[in-house]
Amino acid sequence: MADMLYGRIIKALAGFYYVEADGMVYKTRARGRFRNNRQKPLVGDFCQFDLSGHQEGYILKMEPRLNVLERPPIANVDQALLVFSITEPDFDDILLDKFLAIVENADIKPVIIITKIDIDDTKMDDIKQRYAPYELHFIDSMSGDGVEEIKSLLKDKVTVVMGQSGVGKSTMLNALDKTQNIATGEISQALGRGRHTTRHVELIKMYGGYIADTPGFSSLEMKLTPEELSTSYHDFRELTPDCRFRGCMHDKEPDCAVKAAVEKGTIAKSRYAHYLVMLKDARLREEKKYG
Ligand SMILES: Nc1nc2c(ncn2[C@@H]2O[C@H](COP(=O)(O)OP(=O)(O)O)[C@@H](O)[C@H]2O)c(=O)[nH]1
Ligand SMILES: [Mg+2]
Ligand SMILES: [Zn+2]
Repeated sequence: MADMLYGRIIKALAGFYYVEADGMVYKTRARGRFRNNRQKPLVGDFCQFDLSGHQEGYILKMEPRLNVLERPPIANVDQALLVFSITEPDFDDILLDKFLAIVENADIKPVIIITKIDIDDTKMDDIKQRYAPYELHFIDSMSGDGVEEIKSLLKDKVTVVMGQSGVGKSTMLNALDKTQNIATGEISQALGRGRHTTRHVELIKMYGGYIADTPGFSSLEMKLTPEELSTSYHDFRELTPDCRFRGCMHDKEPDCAVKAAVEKGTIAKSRYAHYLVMLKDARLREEKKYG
């Protein structure tokens, strides 16, 4: 077929998909059959599209995905910056542990970013200790402290920014790249919508990679099964071969390597406690589903 192009969807807005191919961005629509197939194209997807005879392109074929995140809806993600403020709003370790489970289960690398350390730096050591198995950055987006190290993480990667509303996601993106002008809490309250808003999903080019800001959300629907949950955290997963029972849920089982690590202090008690709560919820969901 003539005029077939191959590219990546970088923005979805008002029924259109903006596809980047060979350095150009094309406005396209999806054929109805993708929707009927439950194969709704997502930002991050690779696709083939046809440009012949139309003002807009038509997406004809979707490539298989490496992974998908539901919130924000985006495919083929390499890493997630999990942004949490130390205060205003208070550091929410329950939500962080939930994000970590969801992201690691999807084979996406989590990077924890703690913001607003200029307001309160008393909790930093505790956070460092509890999240030692993870890549962790502390930043102050006002002065730009710690922002430089994040730039080098973006090269050749598709990165999503996740976190509650008000933690400083958009402010961090503006601090990373001064040309962005993304609306932040203060601006959007005072002046209405800014140049960019975070109502739609869009991959923004930055430091040799793509990054997607997301609207804040304070809750996330947890859909992991008990089995998925028990193997989602990479440090739990690495210990699993040392558990006495194959398929150990790290709960009531004897000789569990994860529980031993909690006793030793190499896995934080808080993380394990949150894991048990999520496990209980996951089991309840399963009971409801299968009776
Ligand atoms: N003191 C301080 N304030 C920050 C920092 N990061 C963001 N803020 C403020 O926190 C508020 C919410 O930031 P915003 O980027 O809109 O949060 P978002 O909802 O996660 O995108 C704004 O008033 C920012 O100025 C920081 O590192 N230090
Ligand atoms: Mg924002
Ligand atoms: Zn175990």
